[in-house]
Amino acid sequence: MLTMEDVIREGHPTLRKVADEMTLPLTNEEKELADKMLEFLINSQDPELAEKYELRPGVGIAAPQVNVSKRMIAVHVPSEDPEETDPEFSGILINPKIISHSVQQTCLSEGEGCLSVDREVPGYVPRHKRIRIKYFDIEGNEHNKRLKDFPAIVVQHEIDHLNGVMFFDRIDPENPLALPDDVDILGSDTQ
Ligand code: NB4
Ligand code: NI
Repeated sequence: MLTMEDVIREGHPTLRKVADEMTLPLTNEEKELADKMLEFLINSQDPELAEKYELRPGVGIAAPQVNVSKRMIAVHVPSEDPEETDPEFSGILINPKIISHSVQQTCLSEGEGCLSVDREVPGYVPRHKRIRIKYFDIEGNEHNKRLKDFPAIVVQHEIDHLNGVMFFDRIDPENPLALPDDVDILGSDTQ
């Protein structure tokens, strides 16, 4: 099981590397890591388990955050509707790539946090509002998917980790609450 002890923090060189493309089929070791990453997210969103194992809640995690410099991310975004048990978007994405995106941008009203950053960094993080991504799943099947708003923001935050980019790199250092044209603000209470 992965815990916060497995998560490397700001300053660790792996977080600034461009992660390696993965070759398919995955090895058993890679598949086990994929399972553990998704399990970490699900556990972290369960209040009892999160407290028991001292997990910070997460909706996404990238392999470089557990010091594995490979292009693999896990995402677990629950539905906004509390009646709905199926997540809005959940899975392991191997070699994810943004193939197109909207001109319009969006950002979370409360800014972003990161499991690898033990401090609050205020400021808007502009993201594409809509993206089309290509990726492979654990079985090696290729997927082509459109995402918008919150799930799109999560996937962009995770793909940034594969490229050695941290969320605060995207905050305007002069004016953290400055918003460029064509950016809308997504209430954090929408999740
Ligand atoms: C990745 C996210 C930061 C901004 C916005 C938010 C949380 C993370 C980091 C975009 C992607 C992890 C990976 C949350 C969270 C809303 C949904 C459902 C019920 C609790 C959960 C809390 F946990 N960020 N954490 N940060 N990262 N929303 N939610 N809620 O996930 O560093 O690279 O369970
Ligand atoms: Ni992060």
